[in-house]
Amino acid sequence: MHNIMEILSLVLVSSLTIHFTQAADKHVYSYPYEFIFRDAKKTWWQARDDCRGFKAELVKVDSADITKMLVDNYAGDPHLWIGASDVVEGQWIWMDGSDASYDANWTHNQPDNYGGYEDYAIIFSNGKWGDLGGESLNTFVCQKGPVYSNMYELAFREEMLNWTDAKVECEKANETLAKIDSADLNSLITQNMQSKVNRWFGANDIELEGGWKWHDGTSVPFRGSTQYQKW
Ligand SMILES: [Ca+2]
Ligand SMILES: [Ca+2]
Repeated sequence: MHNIMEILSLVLVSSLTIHFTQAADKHVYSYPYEFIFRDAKKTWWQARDDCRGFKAELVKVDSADITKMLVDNYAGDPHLWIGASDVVEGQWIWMDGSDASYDANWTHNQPDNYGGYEDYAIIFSNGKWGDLGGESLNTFVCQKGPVYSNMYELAFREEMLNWTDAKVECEKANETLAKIDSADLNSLITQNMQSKVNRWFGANDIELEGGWKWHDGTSVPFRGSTQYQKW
């Protein structure tokens, strides 16, 4: 009986552990970036390395849009690490070395370099910043972008052209009309269609009526196909 209890408690402990370590990261797509709200508390340096594991960096809060996105998606922690630091005291820089002082939105009495060692920036739920020592544990936001940087970049062209001319325009710029072959890409494009209602993309049945193809010659899946299509 004792053994059974022991086994049961082990099973309970291990299932709790599995539950506890399942990351509930939040991904926010805002063209051309992906922001990852990590469900983990880390030192600033651990957070930086964690982001790099996603081929990302700690978030660069260099626009009102990004500040708003952070505030809107705030997970409820008191503050989040961002990618600004002043290892050289008073010279705040981003991960890419660019000047962060113009973007800074310090809250009252910050940065105060309290204790002489606060060299890393946090953002509060109201969008204001503070400085903290790098060893304190905080959740953080990684920024990855352009979202599909290892595959392609999207360009939204505003000229009104017929399909053939649009294709030629793209080719002149070493681009192709979009091949929308995933739900992610379809929603990324529709989210970022700001001005005009309709846009050309790369599907066509020029060669054979009903034989829809992409520019690279591969077939556009038929309605009802298990491959991505949205007829
Ligand atoms: Ca400092
Ligand atoms: Ca401080």
